Amino acid sequence: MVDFDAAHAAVHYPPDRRFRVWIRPSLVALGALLVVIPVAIAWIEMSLWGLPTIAPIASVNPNNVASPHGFPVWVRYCHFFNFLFVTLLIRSGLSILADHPRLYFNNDCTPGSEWIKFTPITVPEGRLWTAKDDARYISPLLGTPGYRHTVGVARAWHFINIHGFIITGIVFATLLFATDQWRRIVPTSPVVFRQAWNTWVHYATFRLPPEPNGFYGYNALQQIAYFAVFLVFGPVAILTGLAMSPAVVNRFPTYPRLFGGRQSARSIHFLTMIGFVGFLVVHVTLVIMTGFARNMNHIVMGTDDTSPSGMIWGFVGIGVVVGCWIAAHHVSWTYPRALQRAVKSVTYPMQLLTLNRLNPHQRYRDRDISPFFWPNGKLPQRAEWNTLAQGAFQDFRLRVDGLVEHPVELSLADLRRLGFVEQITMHHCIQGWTGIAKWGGVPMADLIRLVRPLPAAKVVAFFSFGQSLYGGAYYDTQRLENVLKPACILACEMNGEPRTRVYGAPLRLRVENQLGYKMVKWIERIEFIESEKQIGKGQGGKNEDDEYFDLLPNI
Ligand SMILES: Nc1nc2c(c(=O)[nH]1)N[C@H]1C(S)=C(S)[C@@H](COP(=O)(O)O)O[C@H]1N2
Ligand SMILES: [Mo]
Repeated sequence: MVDFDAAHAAVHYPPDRRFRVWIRPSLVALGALLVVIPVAIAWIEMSLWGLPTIAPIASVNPNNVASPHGFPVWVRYCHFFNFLFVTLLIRSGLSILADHPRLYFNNDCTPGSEWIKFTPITVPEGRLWTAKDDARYISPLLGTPGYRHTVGVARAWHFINIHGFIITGIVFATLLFATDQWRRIVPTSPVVFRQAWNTWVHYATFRLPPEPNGFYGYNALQQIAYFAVFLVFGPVAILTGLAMSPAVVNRFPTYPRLFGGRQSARSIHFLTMIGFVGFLVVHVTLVIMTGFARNMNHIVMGTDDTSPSGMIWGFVGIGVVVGCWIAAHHVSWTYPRALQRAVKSVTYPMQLLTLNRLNPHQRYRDRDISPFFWPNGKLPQRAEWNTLAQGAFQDFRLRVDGLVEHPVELSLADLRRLGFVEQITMHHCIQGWTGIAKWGGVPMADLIRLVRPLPAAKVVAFFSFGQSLYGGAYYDTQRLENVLKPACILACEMNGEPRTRVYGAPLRLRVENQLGYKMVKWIERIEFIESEKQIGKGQGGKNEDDEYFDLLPNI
């Protein structure tokens, strides 16, 4: 990735870097109301009855050394690591978002049905506009690694940091509830909510409420904010993240419905990020306004005085975090392969043990079929494919060979005689969009029975007539056990229509426990091999080779 050819340069230096945020006007109005109403009520209350008094309550503001107080060393370390992991999660998440800069509350991702989009582009009609065309540039100052279409590398950072975030969360929660520190952030009395409102009236009318010393207790609104960030935003972010996994969604289709559907889960995942950022801005502002030196000593040094050491070490800590952002950027562009391998060494065995064992088990109905289905990939340009397409693929012969006892060449009619099933499944693209379609074709298991793989065959490679983004024929591989799963088919029909060119005619793979890029379209031939390391650059597929995608994307 260091020497940019023309195709890479178009990705790294796209000429069109315009940025625009559009939110559905009704939601802007709703959002404005949600802010204006509580502010207005606060002003009315203040002008009619004056500022509410905020009496110190024992449970909220103990100011007494017998109650839990102070910042034990584990709180301070968790605070630091949480800051590190959350910022890297946000930065890599923004990079992922830029790859499909639209959010929806439906499952079909029809252009025009977004509630928010981060692109000035209206999807053109009358020409092929792929999801990859739709990816936007994002500055590396904002995203990790930033730039357009770096979703593979961004996901590596997202998954590295999600481990850190979850481990920090578990350590924090365990120690919080093992000690009496939990009393500091869990509201235990209804008085807290009353006090929180009174505190809000102060802030909303531009006054600072009487500020308890945070070493001993928080103001009620602050307590609720900490509680929400820790016990609401964090868990919801993790659960909605899981609701985007193709393996989970296609095994447990009801799970994403808890969040209103697969795309609402993605939208809520984004909103938790907005929640974190909003919290961060207000939190930092108030930390500065309410006695910066003392507050920094609390959380950095664990002491309650006004010496400058907390500020100094605090800035060192922030410097370390910024240094990590820069290091992540550097690794992304200089050692992307090493990064991909490092992530794979952990995630690949873990996926094999966990998510990859889930067999697809969808229950979508005809009426769930998406009216729109984003296309991806370049239509094949080879004369051979064009000729075949003109003849409605009558002359097409699928070659299946490699480590098999019985290599074959099959026409579409032969394949149809082998077997034919129909399934309605949700397609998940790595970029974030989904679509539900009915696919009809021959189960790979039937084909495998026919060709009889040799014991050495562990991997199945699918080669396409089409080129990939950076040149060379598109291909991808699957482990033998995955193509033997029930919903793995070579599809020749989509939504009851044969051979739609854009969606992969004559044949395209469907393997429903993984992401879209594993499902090769315009399949020319299939080869059984020992290992994916034997072909291409050895990473298991064109996107794995050129864009550092995962070999086994169950999530
Ligand atoms: N030959 C080929 N197959 C491909 C691709 C491609 O670029 N070339 N893109 C993949 C990706 S990233 C996705 S999301 C799906 C998209 O399938 P669709 O166009 O039917 O939506 O095709 C996959 N198969
Ligand atoms: Mo994709």
